[in-house]
Amino acid sequence: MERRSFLKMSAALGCAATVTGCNSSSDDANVTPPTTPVGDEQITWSACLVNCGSNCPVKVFSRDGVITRVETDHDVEDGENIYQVRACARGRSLRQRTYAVDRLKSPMKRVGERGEGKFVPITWEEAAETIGTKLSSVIAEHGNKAIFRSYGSGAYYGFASNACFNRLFNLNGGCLSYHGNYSWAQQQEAAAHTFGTSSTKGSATVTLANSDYFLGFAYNPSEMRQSGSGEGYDFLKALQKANGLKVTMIDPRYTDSMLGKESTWLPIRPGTDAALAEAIAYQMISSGWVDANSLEFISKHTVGYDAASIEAQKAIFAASSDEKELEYAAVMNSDENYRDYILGLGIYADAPKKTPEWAEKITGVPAAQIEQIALDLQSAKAPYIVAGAGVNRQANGEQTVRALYMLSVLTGKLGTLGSSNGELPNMSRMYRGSIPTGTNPVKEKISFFTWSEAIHNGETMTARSHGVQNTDGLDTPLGTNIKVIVSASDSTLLNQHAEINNTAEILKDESGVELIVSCDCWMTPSAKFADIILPDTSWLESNDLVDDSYASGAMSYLTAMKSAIEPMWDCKSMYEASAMIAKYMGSGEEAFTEGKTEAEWLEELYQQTKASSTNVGVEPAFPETYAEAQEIGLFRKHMDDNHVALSSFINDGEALATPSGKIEIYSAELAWRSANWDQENSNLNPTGVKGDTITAIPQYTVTWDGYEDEETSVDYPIQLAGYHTKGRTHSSYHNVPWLREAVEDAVWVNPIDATKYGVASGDNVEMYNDRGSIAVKVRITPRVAPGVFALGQGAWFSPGTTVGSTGHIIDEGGAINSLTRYQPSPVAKGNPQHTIRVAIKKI
Ligand SMILES: Nc1nc2c(c(=O)[nH]1)N[C@H]1C(S)=C(S)[C@@H](COP(=O)(O)OP(=O)(O)OC[C@H]3O[C@@H](n4cnc5c(=O)[nH]c(N)nc54)[C@H](O)[C@@H]3O)O[C@H]1N2
Ligand SMILES: Nc1nc2c(c(=O)[nH]1)N[C@H]1C(S)=C(S)[C@@H](COP(=O)(O)OP(=O)(O)OC[C@H]3O[C@@H](n4cnc5c(=O)[nH]c(N)nc54)[C@H](O)[C@@H]3O)O[C@H]1N2
Ligand code: SF4
Ligand SMILES: [Mo]
Repeated sequence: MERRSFLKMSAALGCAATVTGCNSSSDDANVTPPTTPVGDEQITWSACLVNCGSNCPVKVFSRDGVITRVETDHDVEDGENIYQVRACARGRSLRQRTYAVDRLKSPMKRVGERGEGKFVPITWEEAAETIGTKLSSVIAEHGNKAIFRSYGSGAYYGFASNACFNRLFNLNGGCLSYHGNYSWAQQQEAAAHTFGTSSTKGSATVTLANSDYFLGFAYNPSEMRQSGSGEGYDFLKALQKANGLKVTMIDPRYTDSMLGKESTWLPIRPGTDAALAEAIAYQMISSGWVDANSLEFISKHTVGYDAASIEAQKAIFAASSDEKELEYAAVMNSDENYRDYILGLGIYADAPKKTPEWAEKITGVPAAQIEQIALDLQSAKAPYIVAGAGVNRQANGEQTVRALYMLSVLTGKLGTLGSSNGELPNMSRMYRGSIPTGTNPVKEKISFFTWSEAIHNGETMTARSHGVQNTDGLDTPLGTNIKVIVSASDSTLLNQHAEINNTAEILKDESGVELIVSCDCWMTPSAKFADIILPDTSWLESNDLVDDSYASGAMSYLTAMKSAIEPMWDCKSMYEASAMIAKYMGSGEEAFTEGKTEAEWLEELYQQTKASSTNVGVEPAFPETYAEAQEIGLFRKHMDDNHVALSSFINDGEALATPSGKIEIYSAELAWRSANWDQENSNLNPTGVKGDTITAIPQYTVTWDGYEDEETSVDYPIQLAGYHTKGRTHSSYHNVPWLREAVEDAVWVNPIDATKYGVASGDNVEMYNDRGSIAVKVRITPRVAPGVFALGQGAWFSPGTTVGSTGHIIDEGGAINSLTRYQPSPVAKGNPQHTIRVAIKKI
């Protein structure tokens, strides 16, 4: 560590709770550094609990209550089934993160304008009373629907998680909850309407070893699942084991999942994958291959390939006594069938045929390469297709994902070991008991993404207009605006939500949301918008029981975390915070805690975990008590997951959870929504948003800010591809200097574009559009497609004082969400945050 950074860190350690927001000031440097530790070194287990899908365990070394270093797991020899869960650079930097200068040290209340970041310290009692009293009065005046705990994925604890706030609300009448999530809302809808699944039921990654052709769209496990026991590791091992596997990767960026592991990289223009899929389908169908090879499979297992299959299903629904099925029958139209659409026949005779030449102009992928993919899919015995979530976080990503899923259907090879259907790989996990939240008496759910709109328009939002769920009918409004937001381990309050400048305006307006509570460990750009800040203990200061999260691959693990150091300053866990607030609400504290201490809760959850049949065979065996488990720390189990996508449907005849029970190329539910929901071209209440159409069969659409959007391409000629960077998990870890050095936050520019725009590596540019401006450094690299720039998401929003080219203050932090658009997608009402157009200017 540099001497200067060490001094800064030491200053932070001593930083008194009275310093407003603990901004650095000259006085900070004068506080006493911690006493140099002299005692014996202790080793305890903790874990990295960000949302990257792994929850890696880490070993924490401390002396006299001061963390001295953090190491990764290396307690077992790497074997075939049991191996080390090595943390990535982020997990290994946890000491710097724990002692960061911007740690929140005491509860605070806002004294300036919202967002200004001016706070004064208050006691926990005052914070709890203010929050509890306000929650109670809002519930009395507006009902429980006016309370919202926003999406927040910053701390995957089992016990002291942000679910504690849900427990608190549910004990007091509930709160407004949400459906979907920022990760894959649109692909969830795509998978539900195609396969009746949740979009993560693709074949297990290890089964890829049995495949002979891999086709990955936006699939990048090496950068987004970096754990030593994660999807990235499984992917690598499968590639090593596979015999003669051909790998085609489609991504605007040349990612770490390639680096020589691929046979072919095809850079594509963002948002155009559906056009590519349709051209591949065109080749497979027009060449007669489908008729000769997979038509039998398609006829048996799917609805919608041709008019006859739609008519047959319509007749079944028409004969039903189920009201919904009768409604389906009433809207189904067999003219809208996939084969006609792809070949340009029937009602599609005036539309272009979806030829490789047609797709080349849109996607930038040469027609000959598109034909080659069709040939590879045709000749493969077990084609493994996967669409990463990068294609779903786009304008009308629902259509893109559905279009990609079709390819697996056309091959007719689904159900074969080594094949997969385009969904993300299935992941098994061990069981871990977690804090019970009870049930939420409030039934209505908004989309996770529409909360910022529900602050002013919740009263009028409906199923038809905003996909609100569980209201009585299409036009019954939600009926309430959001008045209180509890944002816990969450930066979607600002930094991770779309259109930051607009969101900031909504949050600043105190007539809208009346109380914002932020529970975090650091003074983040989102926390600055709070009225009350609650400082949480960090992972290294916590006892908890955590699992291996949702993408840890073939081997699962549980970590019994033991705090290495006492909670610092005046920090309290989310459990303690919620319990204190409960005192000031109807339920009281006793109902919340059930009279149990933290240790008693952990013992109870541990015993539940220990008793679970899912965990049989864990290594080492679970000891008697939780306290003993903490001394062992890490427990592993190989899950033997060989899940093959759709095998139970294809091979065992089990019906799918779609309305027809089959694979729906033509979705009856989407035909119904197309007739009933607001969308572009809808008669009822058109949104008018370009490309936001719902159609019964998947179709490539020209969307707002897409490659073909002529309205914006003149002013904003560059497509900007956002991605999840190794330097952060979202906004988490942004404040760790080591990581800022290790992974440069620069925008990738192809050498062809460098010449075109006259920029060189190291130049600073303003990137802007109608929604905002960011300042960012340029890195010239052939690892990005020409015409496309690429920027890692999650950098912290930090407005300076300079006004940018479109009248917005330039965000010196370079947060990509200063440029994204708040425009809920047509079906999921999800976040199209990868659809961005910009212009640049050297600064
Ligand atoms: N290091 C790191 N790991 C993470 C996270 C993180 O922030 N940092 N976040 C975690 C979370 S919560 C999630 S949801 C996952 C996200 O995982 P993903 O959604 O898979 O991640 P992205 O980087 O958004 O997208 C993957 C790839 O899609 C490419 N891409 C973008 N647009 C397009 C397009 O239109 N077409 C094609 N073919 N490719 C495109 C990007 O260049 C990128 O390489 O990652 C998890 N893991
Ligand atoms: N433009 C764009 N925006 C995106 C995405 C994108 O691809 N592009 N990806 C989206 C996706 S997939 C996701 S999942 C979301 C993620 O968005 P978030 O769920 O907001 O994830 P993070 O940015 O990691 O923020 C987590 C917060 O938790 C805090 N935190 C960390 N540890 C603790 C703790 O122990 N206790 C408490 N109380 N707080 C803690 C962190 O400081 C941080 O403020 O972002 C979405 N936003
Ligand atoms: S960020 Fe993910 S891969 Fe890295 S240490 Fe944390 S949990 Fe493991
Ligand atoms: Mo995510």
